[in-house]
Amino acid sequence: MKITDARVIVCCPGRNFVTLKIETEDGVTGLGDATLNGRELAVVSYLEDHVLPCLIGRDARCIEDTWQYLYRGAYWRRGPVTMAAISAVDVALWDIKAKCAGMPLYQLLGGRSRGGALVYGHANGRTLDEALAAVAQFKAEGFRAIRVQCGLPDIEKVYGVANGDGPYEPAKKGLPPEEQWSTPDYLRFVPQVFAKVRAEFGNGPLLLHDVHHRLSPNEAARLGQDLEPYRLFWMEDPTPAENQAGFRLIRQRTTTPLAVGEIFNTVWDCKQLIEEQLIDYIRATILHAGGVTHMRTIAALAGLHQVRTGMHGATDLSPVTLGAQVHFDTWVPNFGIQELMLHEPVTGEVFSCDYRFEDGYLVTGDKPGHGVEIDEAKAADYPYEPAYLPVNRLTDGTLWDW
Ligand code: EZ4
Ligand code: CO
Repeated sequence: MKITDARVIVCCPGRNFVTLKIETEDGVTGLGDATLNGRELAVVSYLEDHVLPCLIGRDARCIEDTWQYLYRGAYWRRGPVTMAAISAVDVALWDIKAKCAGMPLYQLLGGRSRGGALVYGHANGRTLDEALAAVAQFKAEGFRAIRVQCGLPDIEKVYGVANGDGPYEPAKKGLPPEEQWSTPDYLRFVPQVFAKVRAEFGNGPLLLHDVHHRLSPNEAARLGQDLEPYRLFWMEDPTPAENQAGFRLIRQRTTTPLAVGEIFNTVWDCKQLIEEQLIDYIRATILHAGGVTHMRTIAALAGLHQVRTGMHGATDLSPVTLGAQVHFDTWVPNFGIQELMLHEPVTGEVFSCDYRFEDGYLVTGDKPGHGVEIDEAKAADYPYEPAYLPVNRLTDGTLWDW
């Protein structure tokens, strides 16, 4: 079954998405997501200029061989641009294979392991009162697990907090905006936030928090200890993870569970973290870590070491990725949780999906494939708009991790 056409669709229904559509000689099509927030066009060029010419004429059924061809065959391995491109091809080919088999993707992977994927939503507020109101709203909407982020009293703009009344969205149109950071203020304030949330909402909701790579291992150990009374589901990205051994310093000193990996590209980024059981949840995604094929490798290694999945699911992963991930979550034995930031309604004008939120879970339908389709004519109504993630500075102006 030859691949006869492959094209990249770039659109901005609310935010930028890069989508790959592969067509085969018998008319079956598959979709993959290649979105790399703030660096979208680099992946478009990687696909259009270097990958797609090699795909035409290949057998669409040979998913594994195509993965190896694009990974080993490129000579220049790994990295977010390469791996997002490989992922898009991989997910599109899994979509095609599942459609040909007449099965929803989770059946092809090994079948259903659970009714739905437990998801967590993003409650946030500029003030503690706003954050508490947001938690109440997520609870009322049926969320069982809630991430809580709150502005700092003396800092103008911090990670994870919406600007106005709309939902939090990290990318901004135009050049990178600047945010501020103060580690001492943060370390003092966050435990107060969770004390208040537990006092108000009790032990029922599962609570999560994202540190977003800003602390040293020693500071992260302090925060982990201070949060222990509030029994978090996880503390995410406590410190930048390039130095995987650094997590030993955190792990030995706190029982607050740790989740890492939303910016990882391959199993090599998390091998030590998993093998030494330095984390509890691996957040690598189908989109940025090489597709369904490579996420299976990561999840299998994680499973050997009692690490569970907790895949990234922010709005900069398109509905195509979310669709594929809900199938993966439905099957994977060592599933933990799935992040869910719902896309804006305008995104739904371009992408149709077969998953739905139900009572705190994401549940996939039974359409063959991953169940997500794109309306190319509608996509053309929403052309690409340059946008960037923010950069972050300490109060003295020093550039910091965002
Ligand atoms: O900052 O997806 O856990 N979620 C996150 C996200 C990331 C964005 C980056 O584009 O950390 O909000
Ligand atoms: Co995160």
